[in-house]
Amino acid sequence: MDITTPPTRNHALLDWVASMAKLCGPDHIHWVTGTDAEHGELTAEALKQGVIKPLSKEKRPGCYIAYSSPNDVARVEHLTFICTPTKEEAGPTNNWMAPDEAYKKLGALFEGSMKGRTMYVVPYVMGPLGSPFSKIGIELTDSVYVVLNMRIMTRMGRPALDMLGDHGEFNHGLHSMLDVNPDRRFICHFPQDNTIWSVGSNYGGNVLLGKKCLALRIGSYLGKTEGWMAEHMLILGVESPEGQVTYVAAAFPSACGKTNFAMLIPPKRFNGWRVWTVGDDIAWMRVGPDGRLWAINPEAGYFGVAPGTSFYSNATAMNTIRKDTLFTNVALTEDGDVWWEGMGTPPEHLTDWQGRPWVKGSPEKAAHPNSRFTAPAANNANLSPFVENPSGVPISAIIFGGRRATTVPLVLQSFNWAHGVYLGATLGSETTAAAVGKVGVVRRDPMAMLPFCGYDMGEYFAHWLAMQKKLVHPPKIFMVNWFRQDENGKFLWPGYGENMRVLKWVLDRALGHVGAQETVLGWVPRGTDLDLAGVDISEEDFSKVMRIDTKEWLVEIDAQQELFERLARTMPKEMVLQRELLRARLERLDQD
Ligand code: SAT
Ligand code: MN
Repeated sequence: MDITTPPTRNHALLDWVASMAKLCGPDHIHWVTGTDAEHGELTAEALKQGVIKPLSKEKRPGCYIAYSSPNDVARVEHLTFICTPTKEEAGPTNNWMAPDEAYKKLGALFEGSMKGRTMYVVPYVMGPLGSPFSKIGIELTDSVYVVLNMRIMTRMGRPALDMLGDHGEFNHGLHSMLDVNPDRRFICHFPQDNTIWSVGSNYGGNVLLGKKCLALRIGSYLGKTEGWMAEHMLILGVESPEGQVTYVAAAFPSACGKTNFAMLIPPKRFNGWRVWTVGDDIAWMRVGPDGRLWAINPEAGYFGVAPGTSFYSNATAMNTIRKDTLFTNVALTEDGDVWWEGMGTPPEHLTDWQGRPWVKGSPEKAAHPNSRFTAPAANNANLSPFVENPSGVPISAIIFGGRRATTVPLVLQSFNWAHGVYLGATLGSETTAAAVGKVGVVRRDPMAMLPFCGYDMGEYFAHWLAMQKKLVHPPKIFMVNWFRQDENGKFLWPGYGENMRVLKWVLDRALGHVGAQETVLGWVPRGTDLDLAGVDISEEDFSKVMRIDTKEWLVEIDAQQELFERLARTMPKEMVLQRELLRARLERLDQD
């Protein structure tokens, strides 16, 4: 075995790497340092292996394209396991495997899996270097594609080992692609051991272990035990023309526009306003000494959905991915650029995401619906100057949003924290291409965390409720739905930059600048509170997008039954009462 010199004296780390190397049997061990010179070597290696291809140096400097196996294009929730000592700890919404069984089963798959390959030792930090919020992970992987992505998505290499020191604690991540076979694919989390084992995949959410695996599944477990919160939320700051910046965190399920919202460009009407991106996917939040909720983005890059990203929907992202970006499963143009559905008019000829020729007008999609860009946050022209702030940014409002064609109005504010937790807990959303499975069916996705909560979901709601006690100034909680449609399936709300109108009302409410109207569901804007000047929406359509239909809501409440039954063992009583109160209010209205 040939080994680059381990740049650490952390014995726990050295011993663990040695024992995993014994298990996996790689030909080489490469301790990743994160330097530019090393990046050049890794890129050359990935090019040599045919894992990536260069894009046009003029059009996309420093950019590469990668294709995954067609059987490996999204997260696999049915192959994702929480391996707690008891099944109850994982809860009814997670797949569970006993830790011993999981170590045995995956251990057999890892045995000799890296023969003829290199094991990369990838030290990384989630969160700003040196921040008390931050966590250190080490990912052992035989995929150079993973290393190239981790370099963009995390603070990778030497600085992570420096922060770890000789005695620091770290997350133990082990990944092997094996032969990328769905029959030998498992993503297992061992919260008690701070360990993640992932085999048989090379797709983002399954293998970039710092992201969903550490930052959310293990993170949520650590949050519960250590008294903080790991959430599937973007973080943004809105700067008023007077220079006041207010921070908002928002949870939406995967592929529902978190990246677009985090990079929103205010419309002309909002001259002088500016939105700063702190994060587009994950928030780690703690109560600060001032009793406010403070948040950091643990990531250092964006793993964004490509289709639908355009200069209209997200100009900030389009500019962010101009250079030093890794594209996965997008289409390739003849002049070495990228293309995907929703970017604009396609060229006459493309190479599709499976390497096949594609001609304009073809019914097949040229890019995979879950194709992605991996881009450094540093490329974002609207990156918040406070992303590296070790204590994060103070959150004034939390927004929950799903993708709903009917029922859920454009915006409302919860009556209080517990009611807001209920709104988040019962969030429903139509499924998307971000996970393998049927697309477009409504499922309950509490706080957009259904696939990412590392322990029992009822306990998770209890943790949310308990956080209120520690918060002197809790953020106000809101619910939004950008995706409501009319009877003909047309979107009622223009979305994208126009979401600034809704965001402005959220801020006004959070800062106590404006009144509101009470409804059965929560507080909504009064007649002229929401600034609609210059928005392309008729009065009729606006009333449709804000409509609260009693009958639809009685059906919605019934649709929550399954979640309440499934979680009955641990569902906090307060959640049950919130639902009953809402039902009573709706029934009273229905009788009137
Ligand atoms: O595929 S990822 O989990 O990395 C992104 C997402 O689904 O939110
Ligand atoms: Mn996500």
